[in-house]
Amino acid sequence: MPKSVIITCAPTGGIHTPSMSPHLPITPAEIAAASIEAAEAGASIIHLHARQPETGKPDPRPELFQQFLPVIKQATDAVINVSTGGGLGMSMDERMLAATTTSPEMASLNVGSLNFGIFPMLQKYTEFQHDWERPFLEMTEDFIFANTFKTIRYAIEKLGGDHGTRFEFECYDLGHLYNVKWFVDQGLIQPPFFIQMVFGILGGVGADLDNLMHMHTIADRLFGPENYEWSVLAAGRNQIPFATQSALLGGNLRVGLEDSLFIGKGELATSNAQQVLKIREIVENLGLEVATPAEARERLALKG
Ligand code: KMH
Ligand code: ZN
Repeated sequence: MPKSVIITCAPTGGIHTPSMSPHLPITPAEIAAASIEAAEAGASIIHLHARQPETGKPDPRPELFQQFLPVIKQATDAVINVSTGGGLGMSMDERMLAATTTSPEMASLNVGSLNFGIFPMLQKYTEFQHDWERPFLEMTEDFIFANTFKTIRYAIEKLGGDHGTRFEFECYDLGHLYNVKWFVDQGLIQPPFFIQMVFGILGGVGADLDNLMHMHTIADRLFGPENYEWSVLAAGRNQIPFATQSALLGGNLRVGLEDSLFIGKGELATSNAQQVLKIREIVENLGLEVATPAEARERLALKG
């Protein structure tokens, strides 16, 4: 009997900007509503960032998270996953603040540094509503998304140790799997690991199926198949094909407007739930089941 598929939804992120889609949730009320709808559509984990309500700029302030986390918790049983990736240019302390303040069941943890090139979007989008959007995209031509061993260890000790939070380990390249293994070997993290493989970010591993297969093979070898759950997200137009491929191979998947603004070629997704429903239908048509939040909690050993 194949395992059910854990769907994560990432409703807003810290990369896309408001001018790119009118459907990107910005305010706490919009982020709460989008998350609740996504959970009702079948997402068992909600991966969350916050934005400044007036401008849509990624914003690490815990008081913003505190406006939507309780609303989502009250309305759904979904696992709350607070991002420590934050937004480009935030310090690690800023990125950690929402998670250390709210002590969630799960937090993302980016396990390697990389060039994080979102400046190519400038070729596609020329008109911006807010002053911050163009410089934000431009700066990524000369930007390193820094996740050093020291800051990763700090997050593991602080969030994992003090708060009992478990991690969505974001791996943007093959070497990042070995970084996770380093922390396993140090005895700082214990199975089951939740490995989120990220494809199609300029600076990270490309969205080629050979890469997915190889990362899966290496993860099996490093962690042992019984010790980890893997999930796949791919940016932009590769989102649904890669999510489908992961489900076919026995993995889990992530969708949401953080990773792609689209529902089809040239067609903006009107909501996060629309993407969840689309992949859910594919998963079910493949004869697989979608995991409940309770199943996700059990398989990922979350504190509940
Ligand atoms: N936006 C994704 C490519 C994080 O929040 O920790 C990566 C991400 C980072 O989700
Ligand atoms: Zn994120």
